[in-house]
Amino acid sequence: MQPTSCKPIPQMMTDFQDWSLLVQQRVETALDRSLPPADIAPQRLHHAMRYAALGGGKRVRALLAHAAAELCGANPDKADVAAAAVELIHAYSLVHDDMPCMDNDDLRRGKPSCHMQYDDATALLVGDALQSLAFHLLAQPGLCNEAARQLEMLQLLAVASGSRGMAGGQAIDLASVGQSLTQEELEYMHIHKTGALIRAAALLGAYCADTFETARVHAIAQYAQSIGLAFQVVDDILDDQADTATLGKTAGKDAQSNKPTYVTILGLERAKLLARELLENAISPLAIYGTEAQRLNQLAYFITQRSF
Ligand code: GRG
Repeated sequence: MQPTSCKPIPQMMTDFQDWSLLVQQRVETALDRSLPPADIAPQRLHHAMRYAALGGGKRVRALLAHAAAELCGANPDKADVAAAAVELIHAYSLVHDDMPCMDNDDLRRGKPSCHMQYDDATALLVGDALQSLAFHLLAQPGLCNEAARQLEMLQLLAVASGSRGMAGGQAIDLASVGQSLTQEELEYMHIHKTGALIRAAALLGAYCADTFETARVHAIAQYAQSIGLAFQVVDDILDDQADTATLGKTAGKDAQSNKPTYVTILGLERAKLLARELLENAISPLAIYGTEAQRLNQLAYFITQRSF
C-alpha cells in the first residue's frame, strides 16, 4: 500500500536500506549493552525490560537521531546513546499504552504485548524502569562536549516525554474516545502524543555534535515537527487500511475504540494528501543543505511511504 502518491528514487532508497540496517544494528547493540542482563536480580523485571525494548520495531526515532547527528557532524557513537535513550522512552510508552487501563492491546511488534507475556504489575514496572534508564544513558559524562548543552538534552527529553509532551498527548487521547474532534484538535493531540518524541529524537541527535550550529538545528526542528505529524497521519491511514499481520499490532484498533483519526475526520484521500503536504513541509527547510541532508530526506520518504 502507498499512503501517498510520491515515489522514492530507487537507488537512493537502496542506499537508505543499507544505512538504516546499519543504524538499526548499532542501536540494538547499544540497547543490549545498556539494559541490565536478564540473569541479574530482579530477573523477571530485567527479562521483561529486554523483551519490551529489544528485537523489534522500525527504530524510526533512532534513525532520526542518527540522520540529524550526521547533518550536524556528530560522532555516531554519541548518536547511538541519544538514539537508545529515545528508543527506551518509546518502548516504555508502548508497554504502558498496551495495558488494559489504556489502549488494551494484546499484540505489539508481532508478539504478545508485555503485560500479556508477563503481567500488569511487571509491565507497569518495565515502563517505569525503561524511562529511568533512558535518562541514565543521556546523563552519562562526556555525551556532550559542553555540560550545559547536555543538561539541555535532558530537559528536552523530559519535556518531550512528560505531561507537556507524550504523556500529555496520551491524556488528551484517552479523553477523546467517543468525542468528535476538529482537525486542529486532533493535530494538537498528535503533536504532543507522537510528534514531541519524534522531534526530540532528531534534536538530540543534532545536540550530540561538538559544534552547535543554530541554523542547522532550527531546520532540523522544523523538519521534525512536520515529519512527526506525517508519521501519525500515515499511522492512521495504515490502521484503516493494513492488516494485523503486516502491522504487528491489532489493525482497525482506532475505529474499534471509537477514536477520532485523520481518516475519520478527513477521509482517506484527503489524509493521503495531508501526508504528502507534510512531507514537503518537512524536506523544504533542508533544501539548502543538499546531499548533506540526504538521510533526513530519505527518512521523510520512508516515514510517509511505509506500509507497516
Ligand atoms: C503511555 C505515556 C504513554 C504514552 C503512550 C506513543 C504512545 C503514547 C502510544 C503508542 C500508541 C500508538 C499506536 C500511537 C500511534 C503512533 C505510534 C507511536 C505508533 C508506534 O510507533 P512505531 O510505529 O512503533 O514507531 P515501532 O514498533 O516500529 O517502534
